[in-house]
Amino acid sequence: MGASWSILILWAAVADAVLQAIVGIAHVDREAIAFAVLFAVGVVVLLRARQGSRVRSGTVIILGLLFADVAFWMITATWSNVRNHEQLLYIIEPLALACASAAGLIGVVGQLVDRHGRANGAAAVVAVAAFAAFILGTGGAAITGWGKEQTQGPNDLALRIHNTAYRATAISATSHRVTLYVTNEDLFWHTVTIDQLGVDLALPVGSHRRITFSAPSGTYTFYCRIPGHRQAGMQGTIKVP
Ligand SMILES: [Cu+2]
Repeated sequence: MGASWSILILWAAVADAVLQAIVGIAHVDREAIAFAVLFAVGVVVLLRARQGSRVRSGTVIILGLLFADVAFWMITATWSNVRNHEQLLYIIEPLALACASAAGLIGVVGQLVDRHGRANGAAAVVAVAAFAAFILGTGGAAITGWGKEQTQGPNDLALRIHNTAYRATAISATSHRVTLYVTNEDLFWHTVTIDQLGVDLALPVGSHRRITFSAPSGTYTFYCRIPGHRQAGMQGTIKVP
C-alpha cells in the first residue's frame, strides 16, 4: 500500500469536510453541510479502519466518487465565475474545493494504480501542485478582474436561489419581453430552465446572472435541471401577460 497516497486522500478529505462545513454554515446551505458530513465520516473511517480492510478500500472508492463529483462542479463553477467577474469570495470558494477534490481524486487513482507504493513521492508533488493551482487560479482571477458581477436592472424580475429552493415560485412578468435577474446563494450549481421557451440559465455558487427572453402570453413552468433538484421542489411558474 502506498502510505503517502493514503495521507493525500486523508488530507484532501479533511480539507473538503472543513471547507464545505464553513461554506454550509456561513450560507446556511443544507446540501453543503450534507457533503461536509459525508467527507467527515470518510475521514473518521480512514483514521480507524485497518490498512487493507474492506471497509477502508470501500471508503476510499466512495471518497473517490465524492471527490470526482465535487471537483467537476467546482472546476466548472470557478471557470464560470472567473469569466463573469464575480466577487472574489465566490471564486476562492469553488477554487479551493476544486483543488482539494482534484488532489483527493488523484490520490484515490494513485492508490488504486500504484498498489505497491513505488511512486509514493508523487503524492507530495500532487499536494504541492494543488496548492500552486489555487495560487495561480486566484492570480488569474485577479488579472481578469473580480467584483464586477452583473447587477439588477430597474425592470428585472429578481429570483433568488437559497438552500436548494427558489425563494419565489410564482412570478408575474409585466410584458412579453422578460428579463430575469437570478442569484444563487448555494455552494452547488442550479439552473433556471423553461423548456417551452428554450431558456436555460446555469448558475454556480454566488453568481449573479441576467437572462432576457420573449414569450407569448401564458403561464410557464421553470425548474432546476440539476439531477434530483426538481423532485426536491425546485420549480415554479412565470406568468406572462
Ligand atoms: Cu438546483
